[in-house]
Amino acid sequence: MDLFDQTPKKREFKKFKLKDGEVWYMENFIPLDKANGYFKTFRDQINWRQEEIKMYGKTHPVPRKTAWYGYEGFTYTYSGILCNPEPWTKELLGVKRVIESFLPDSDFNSVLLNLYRDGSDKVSWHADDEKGLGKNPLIASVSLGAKRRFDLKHKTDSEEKLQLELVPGSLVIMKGTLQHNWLHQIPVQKRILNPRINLTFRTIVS
Ligand SMILES: O=C(O)CCC(=O)C(=O)O
Repeated sequence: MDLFDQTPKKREFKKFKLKDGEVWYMENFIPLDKANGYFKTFRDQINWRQEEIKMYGKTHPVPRKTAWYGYEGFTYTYSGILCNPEPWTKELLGVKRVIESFLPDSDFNSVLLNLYRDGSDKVSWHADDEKGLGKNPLIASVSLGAKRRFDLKHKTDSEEKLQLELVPGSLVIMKGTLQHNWLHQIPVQKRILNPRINLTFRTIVS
């Protein structure tokens, strides 16, 4: 079933075939009115956590709020943070199913959620290359709320870069060898005063 099939526009991916990896972008995955509804639901429903990371012996708050939802047993560790899944909500499962209908070879068992309170919150350059995600992970990333910039850069070829403006209701797919060869970030954009929620659906394999 297509939860968002009221959209009058055809929904298609723009496919970026990059050197050593692939990124797909669909601007109108969720129509704006529905995306705004999901933003409010997730803002109020999700058990947002303020995690801390240790760097050079010092503890720092993660510069955004996060949450981990999914099927029981699918734990995830990143930056030394161990996440035990909270059970799927009806709305998260609904979004997951629509994404899977666009990607026949996908079967997500978990989702990492990020809440950027304003443009000072960020995620620094990194790759989603943790062992638990397996080789060549397929990651589906939904944006709600404020528009934010998404930067990608190749790990060794400084000529290879991509910048996307992630509008509310959009969907990014990262696939192929991307996580082995590229880094991505949501940079600080001080002039942005509104919050953004991001959902990255993942498949934990071990
Ligand atoms: O907020 C985003 O769009 C990206 C989030 C991200 O890179 C991550 O959770 O690994």
